[in-house]
Amino acid sequence: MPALGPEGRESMKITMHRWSIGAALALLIAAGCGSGSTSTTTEPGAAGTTGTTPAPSDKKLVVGFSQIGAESAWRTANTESIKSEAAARGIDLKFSDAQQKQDNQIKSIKTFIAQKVDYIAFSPVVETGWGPVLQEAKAAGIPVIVSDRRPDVPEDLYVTFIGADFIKEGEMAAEWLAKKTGGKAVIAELTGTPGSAPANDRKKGFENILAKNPGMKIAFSQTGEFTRAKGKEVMEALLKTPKGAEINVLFAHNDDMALGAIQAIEEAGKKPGKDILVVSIDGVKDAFVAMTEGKLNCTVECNPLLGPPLFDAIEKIRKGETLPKRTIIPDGVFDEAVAAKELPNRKY
Ligand code: GZL
Repeated sequence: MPALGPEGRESMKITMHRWSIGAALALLIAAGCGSGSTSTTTEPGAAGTTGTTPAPSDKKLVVGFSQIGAESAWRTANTESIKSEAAARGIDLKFSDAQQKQDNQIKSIKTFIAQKVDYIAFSPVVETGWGPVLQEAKAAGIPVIVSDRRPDVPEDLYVTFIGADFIKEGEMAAEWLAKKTGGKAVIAELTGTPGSAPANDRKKGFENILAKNPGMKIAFSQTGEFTRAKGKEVMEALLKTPKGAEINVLFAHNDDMALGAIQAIEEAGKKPGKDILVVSIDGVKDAFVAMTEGKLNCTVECNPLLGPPLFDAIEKIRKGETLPKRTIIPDGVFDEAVAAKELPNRKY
């Protein structure tokens, strides 16, 4: 018998609930205490419904969300968006913070399955290793929505992906840099979490443009794990080496690593934004502040406010609508020329 989907489980729960009421009423009638017939409709709101069971739409929706962690301002804004939107919609959100560990995410998803949540959503910390647990969710009839980062699994293991085009983000960063430098740059790259979709694809996009600009070279590349602290630490160490003296551009896969590196550049007695141009991705408020101070030159936006589109997608699934496999949230490019004007508009 195929596993029940959430609607199946909802009507099963309602049917079971109705059965218990029916049995109770039958006992009461037999005892000459009850009256009239009980509704056997399975469609709430249909004629004859006694109203004895909540219509599916009255049942609180239960969604399990496995979040990566709290590594950056982007992630904090992303978590806030998911939690506040769930609260605004009266959704029972079971939220877990994996502290950057894939094992913790897999454990959380298994727990959601055991709890028979109606939907599972998650942002996979890395691309690989998700097949078995997503197969378990499928076998349990629980739809999965992927938010932010994509896993490397067959597309039938999730209903839809909602997030950015990271390759495009890397290309936009490099295109801005090519214009700014006339196609000549000796670049240090701070990469995101090894194995993660944003780190893999932002690098891929950036290098797509470098392939067309032979005067732009990545002379150094190391992970800063998407955190300010690690970004500062890696840049500090680089600037103490001979190669550090050759660098005139920093490309960071996110603003937090760029902001940490900016501190290291200043502490090394150099001017970030001038001696070393700084280009990054996310578009968080602090990046705009750094641009108004002339310390950061360009940030490519990556919208973290994914709560509304996530729960809109779940609503569409509940209504039986078909969703596209990918919903790409558009990004913008913001540089020092527009930072002061744009800063008051920033929502995260
Ligand atoms: C991008 C997101 C990345 C951000 C980082 O969608 O997965 O993870 O760029 C965050 O700031 O840590």
